[in-house]
Amino acid sequence: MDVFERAKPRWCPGCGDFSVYEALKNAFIELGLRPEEIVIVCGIGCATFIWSYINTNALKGIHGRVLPAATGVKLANPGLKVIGVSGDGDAYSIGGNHLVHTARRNVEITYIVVDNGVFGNTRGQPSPTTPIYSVVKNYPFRWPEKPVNPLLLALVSGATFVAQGFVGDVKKLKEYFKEAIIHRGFSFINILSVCPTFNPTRTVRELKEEIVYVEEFGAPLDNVRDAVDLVLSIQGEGKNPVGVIYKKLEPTYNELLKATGKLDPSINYDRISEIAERELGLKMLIKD
Ligand SMILES: Cc1ncc(C[n+]2csc(CCOP(=O)(O)OP(=O)(O)O)c2C)c(N)n1
Ligand code: SF4
Repeated sequence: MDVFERAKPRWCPGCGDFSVYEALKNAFIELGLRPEEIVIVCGIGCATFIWSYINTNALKGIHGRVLPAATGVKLANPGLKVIGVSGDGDAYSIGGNHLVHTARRNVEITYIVVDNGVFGNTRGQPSPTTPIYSVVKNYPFRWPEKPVNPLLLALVSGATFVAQGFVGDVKKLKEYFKEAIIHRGFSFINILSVCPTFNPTRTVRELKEEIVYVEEFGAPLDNVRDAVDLVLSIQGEGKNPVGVIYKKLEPTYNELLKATGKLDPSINYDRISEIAERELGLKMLIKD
């Protein structure tokens, strides 16, 4: 038993979430982190149950709202390592817009999305990453929706670290986690995963056949246009890029707030404080 074990994980046999658990726990250990230095922020869904199996601080949020909650934690306590965990439904459906805004703000959070192509926890409905024309369980025809492209979405939204992992390669997944956790900025990892219970046609073996490791192409890249081209060219061949695709150092949200947070002399802060206290009962502390 190691210091990060809280309880025995209880996902279905063969679930991809076990690999994510293993890789994340070992990444913490190899980085020499202590449980009290980490907060895992979760939404709702099978993947998000990881908070109850790994012994760190945890904030169990609501469906799709991992990133606003994680942003709050990072702003309030910049010393913590903040790790958000979502499924593809949580991240790209109800929570989709938060990915765009957290990426462009470059909030120093690691965001892990366990992408099994379905809503597992609610028994297998199609998600935003379900491939078009799939046979799905709760819709009588072939699925008519084009899927989102998480890697392109993160890249063009301004994420400063973009990677894709694969649950069939836990060692590499752990390395991507380690690199993401020490990255100074918003680090995003989409993980190609499986839900054998409700999406049994998507298997680890099938995913493995589609994988191309991006190190072979000189990644991580530090130019968004090159990274987008790399993703599109691999996907254009019907393959899936795996590895750290893009990495760049830019000011983080905490740093930007510090740099821009000087008081504006044209604003009457005393008057604002007075109104806030009178109308809302709020005590505002505004200091230069
Ligand atoms: C506001 C809200 N809407 C819908 C739900 C129902 N719900 C629970 S989990 C879930 C989706 C789970 O799928 P995903 O995020 O892909 O995670 P997985 O279970 O596959 O790991 C949904 C729609 C909810 N709990 N709250
Ligand atoms: S329903 Fe699917 S995603 Fe949920 S624990 Fe079972 S295999 Fe994993």
